[in-house]
Amino acid sequence: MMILYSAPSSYYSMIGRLALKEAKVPFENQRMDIHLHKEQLAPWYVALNPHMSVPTLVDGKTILIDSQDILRLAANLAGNQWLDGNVNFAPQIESVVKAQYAIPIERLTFCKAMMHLPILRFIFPRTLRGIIKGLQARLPTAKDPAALQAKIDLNESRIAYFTQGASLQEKMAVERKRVSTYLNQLPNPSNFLFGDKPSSADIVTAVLFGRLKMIGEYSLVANDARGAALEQWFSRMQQQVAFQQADIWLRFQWWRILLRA
Ligand SMILES: N[C@@H](CCC(=O)N[C@@H](CS)C(=O)NCC(=O)O)C(=O)O
Repeated sequence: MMILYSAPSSYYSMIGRLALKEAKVPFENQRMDIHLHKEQLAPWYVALNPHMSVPTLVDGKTILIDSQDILRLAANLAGNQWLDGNVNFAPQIESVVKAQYAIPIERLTFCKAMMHLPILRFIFPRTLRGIIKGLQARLPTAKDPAALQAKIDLNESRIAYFTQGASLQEKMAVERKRVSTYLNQLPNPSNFLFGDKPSSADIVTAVLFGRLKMIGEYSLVANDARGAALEQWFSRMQQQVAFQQADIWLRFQWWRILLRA
């Protein structure tokens, strides 16, 4: 049985969970606490995933350390149950997936969180500095110092983004624009985005819409005819068993983070 290491609140974990559920691939979900216990930084996990990020999928000797690879695997296993293999749609589906991965979701989420709760402007950089210190202390004895250094650099760049440059409002405006550009290239959905069968494009867009709902930015889904059709598409997606089982967050459930539930 495949094991998916995923965190309930994590966007890319949601892509992994929804992709596998929608493709009806059985897997065991191993819940990761990336906030309080920071299990993604534990040496046993670094050995699995040197990027120290979730999700990770372990299938025997094969280990996938990026949600994009898990999505691709799900599409392959779904075969002609999904539209990904259909030559008429494949290029458009690929282009939607690529566009979604170009959106810096973390920036969108954290900018909004800091605007909503100003104390987070201090808490986020402070937490990241603590993580960097911990990683630096491990550097001399680390099995894979390059991986640790890459994570330190990533966290440094997160701090820089949160603390330097334009105001949060201006940063948020940039991210909103990116989302609107993404929404504008989506097709007018029929049952699913590209027809009667799901595809990778439905997976990534459903998770993105869930995130927009969670952070109070769902109004970006334009209020024109196609926006209404997209809203109806998202309502249909939410009614699916796969969506419900994938634990896609539509509201921020802070108690689940605190209770590790
Ligand atoms: N490209 C990766 C990104 C994964 C990623 O950034 N995951 C976040 C959670 S949504 C994470 O693990 N953050 C914890 C950390 O960076 O320490 C993927 O698609 O799987």
